[in-house]
Amino acid sequence: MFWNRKIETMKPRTIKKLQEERLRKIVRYAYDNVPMYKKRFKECGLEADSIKNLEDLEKVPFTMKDDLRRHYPYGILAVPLSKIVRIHASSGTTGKPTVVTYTQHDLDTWSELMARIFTVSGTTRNDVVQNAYGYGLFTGGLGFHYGAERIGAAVVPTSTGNTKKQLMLMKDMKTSVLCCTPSYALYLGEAAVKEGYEPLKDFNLRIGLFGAEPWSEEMRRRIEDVLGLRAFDVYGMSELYGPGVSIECEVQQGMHIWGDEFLVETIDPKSGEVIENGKLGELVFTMLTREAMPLLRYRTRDLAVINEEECECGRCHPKIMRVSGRSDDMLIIGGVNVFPSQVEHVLMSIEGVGDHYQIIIDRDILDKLYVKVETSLESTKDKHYNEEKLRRRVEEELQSVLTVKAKVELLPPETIPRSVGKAKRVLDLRKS
Ligand code: DLL
Repeated sequence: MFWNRKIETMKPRTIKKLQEERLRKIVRYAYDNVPMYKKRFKECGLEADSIKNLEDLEKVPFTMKDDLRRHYPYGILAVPLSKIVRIHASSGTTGKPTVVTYTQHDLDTWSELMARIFTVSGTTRNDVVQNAYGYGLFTGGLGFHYGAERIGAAVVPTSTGNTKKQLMLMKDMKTSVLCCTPSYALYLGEAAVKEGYEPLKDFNLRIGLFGAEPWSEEMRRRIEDVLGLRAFDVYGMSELYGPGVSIECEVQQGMHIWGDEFLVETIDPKSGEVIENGKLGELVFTMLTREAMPLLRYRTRDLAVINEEECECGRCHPKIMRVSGRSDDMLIIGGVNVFPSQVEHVLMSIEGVGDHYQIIIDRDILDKLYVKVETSLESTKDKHYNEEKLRRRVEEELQSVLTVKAKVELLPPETIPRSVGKAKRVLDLRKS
C-alpha cells in the first residue's frame, strides 16, 4: 500500500534529480541563514554555489552532535523564533540535551513521512493505533501520533508505562496496531501472560511498529510469537525530525529511507572517507527540505549498510539494512570489538534463554565481560531442564561469536528490571 504513490514509486533517476535540485537549494538556504554553515564553508574555501551536484556533496563539511550542543539552544536556527511551533530534545544523559526545532512546514513534512510509514506497514484508517512511545520531549510519541491521525486511524495515546492499563486498553479498544520500543513490546507480551490474558485470543493485534533502539531478528520472532502481530522495524532520530526517516516494507529486507527528504551516505567513522554502498559504515544524513534547522551531512554514529538494489515492493528509495548499533556503543574488551547486538543475537537464538539480559564490563586486571540473562519461564517448568548445561552452552556460543570469553549467569525469570522506553542493557563499570 502506498500513501503517496507518485513519490514512493519514483525511479532512481528521478529521485537523484530531485535530490540534486533540493541539495543545491538547501545548501544555499543553510549558508544564507545559519552563521555556523557560512563560517564552515568559508573555512573550507567553499561558497554555497560550489555545491552543484550530488558528487559535490563530499566537499561539504560534516555536522556533528557536538555542533548542536555547542549552539544550545537556538544557535542553529535558520528562522526567527516566531516561526518555530514545536521544540523537542534528545535524551542526553550527560550535560545539555540536543534541541530540535520545527516550523509548521517541518511538522507537515514529518507527519507526511509518518503517514507513509504507517501505510507501508499496512495500517489504514480502520485501525486502532495504541501509541506507547513516550509523549514529551522525546519525538516517538508525537511523531507516531500525528502520522496515525493523518491517515485517519484512531489513536489511543497511552504513552509509556502503566503496563496493566495498557493491556486492558489493548483488549477493550481492540487495538490492532501497537507502537513502542521493541523491548517494551516484549515486556507487554510477558506481562499479558502473567496477568492471565491469552494474547492470541484476547487481543486483536496485527501490526507492530517498533524502533528507537537496536533489536535483532530473533527478538522480532519472539515479539511476533507472543503478541500475534507482524513486527516492522522503524528507524529515525530526533535531529532528523524523529521517527519517520525509514521503515521496512512488506519484503522486510531493509528499511527504505525517503530519498525525497534525506540524502544518505555511509562513511568510515575513523577517517571520515565515504564508503561505497553495500559496506558497513556510519550513516550520514543531509536533510533536503528542513526549514527550522537544516542539517548538512549530519553524522549519526549509527552503523548500517546501504542497499540501492531495486526492491520487490516497487519502491526505489535506498534501503539500510538493520542498524547494528552505534559506533560509540562498541565495546572494546581485551582489545576485541564487541557490539551489544551480537550478544543479543546469540542469546535470543538459544532455546531456554529468556528475553531479558544485561551486559556488564568490569576491569580488575583485565577487562571482564559478564552476561546476566534470564531463563525462560517454559524452560524452568521443563523437567529435563539442566541449568548448568544451558549456562555452558550460552558461554560457548558467545565465545565462538565474540571471540572473547564471557562469564554467564542465568537468572530466574522476571529478575532483570524491565524498561518501558529504550532499554539500558549495558553497564560499563570501567567508565565509573
Ligand atoms: O529514537 C526516534 C525514534 C522514535 C525512532 C521511535 C524510531 C521509533 P532519538 O531518541 O534521538 O530518536 O534516538 C535516536 O536511536 O541514532 C539510533 O542509535 C537509535 N535507533 C532509533 N531507531 C532505531 C532502530 C528516536 N530501528 C537513536 N534500530 C538513533 C536501531 C535505532 N537503533
